[in-house]
Amino acid sequence: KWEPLARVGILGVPFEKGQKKYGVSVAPAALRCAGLVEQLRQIEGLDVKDFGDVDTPKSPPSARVDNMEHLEQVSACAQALSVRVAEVLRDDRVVITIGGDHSIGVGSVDGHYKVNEDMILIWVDAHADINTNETSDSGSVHGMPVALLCRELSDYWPYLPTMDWQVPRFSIKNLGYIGLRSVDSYERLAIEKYNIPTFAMEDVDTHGIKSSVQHVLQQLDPRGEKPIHVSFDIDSLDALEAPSTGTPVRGGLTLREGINMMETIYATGRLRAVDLVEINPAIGTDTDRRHTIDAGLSILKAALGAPRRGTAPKGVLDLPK
Ligand code: 4U7
Ligand code: MN
Ligand code: MN
Ligand code: MN
Repeated sequence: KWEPLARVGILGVPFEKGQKKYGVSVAPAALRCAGLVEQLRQIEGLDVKDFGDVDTPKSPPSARVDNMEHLEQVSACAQALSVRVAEVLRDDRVVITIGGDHSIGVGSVDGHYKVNEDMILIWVDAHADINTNETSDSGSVHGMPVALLCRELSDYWPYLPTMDWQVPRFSIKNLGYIGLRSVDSYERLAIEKYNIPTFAMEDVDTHGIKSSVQHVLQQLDPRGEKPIHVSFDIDSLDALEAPSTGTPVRGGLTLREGINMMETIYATGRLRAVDLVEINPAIGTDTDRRHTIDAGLSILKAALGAPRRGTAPKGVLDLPK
């Protein structure tokens, strides 16, 4: 009964306060400049609407939380994004959220959850992003979005000023990981404690990408009836394939594995939201930047059904003489 939605909405989120480096905030502009909208429109039958950038509102400074940088800005941006994501979904479109750093995942998943409470979340990343301010080595919120989102982890947080709007209702039982290879020790503990379906790189090596994805989907939603949100951190790809990112890790997914994964998820007909985050065009050489942006575009095209074998012209039966 599920079919891919032939309508898509794009949101840009030029936000980088969830981490320390300059540059992730220019990724939405860089992707548009590289032809994001035009390339998606080339996918047959796809109705593409660019909803522009989300306001990243200035927010009054508030009480500080230990080891959690720029909480009030992260919170204000996520709150604005959550509203916009819900609007795009209610317009019957798959929502593509272009970050920005991964702290914006708090807003995109919150917005999706408001529309589809039965959603499942596939976190594709080199990292688990499930630190709290107590367990984080960096104090950067882009390593904490999963822990902020999951209701089972709410007891592990202190009171977070400015975050009252975000009541974590998403259950960790609906979360799965693909691509992990840099996991902090308390993150590992959380993955084991809650038995989160996880295909780390060594599991992808063992099982292959397609059956890894299928296993995660099968574990989270054995009957195949739930809408899917993919939060795709570009650093899930190998650092040689996507070098322009703030926290690169070698030994990651190839671009072909990333594409295969997205094609597999697209084929379920249930994909409703994709985040593409952590592309930092200010890092690396021109070639690095081009490779990273092209990789991101290829991932999005695969998620929206672009065939790699090409499409014949519609209604035309012969070659021109
Ligand atoms: B990303 C880290 F300590 N775990 O918490 C942390 F290794 O969104 C990295 O996945 C977080 O890029 C990486 O700072 C966040 C670190
Ligand atoms: Mn990462
Ligand atoms: Mn991440
Ligand atoms: Mn990163």
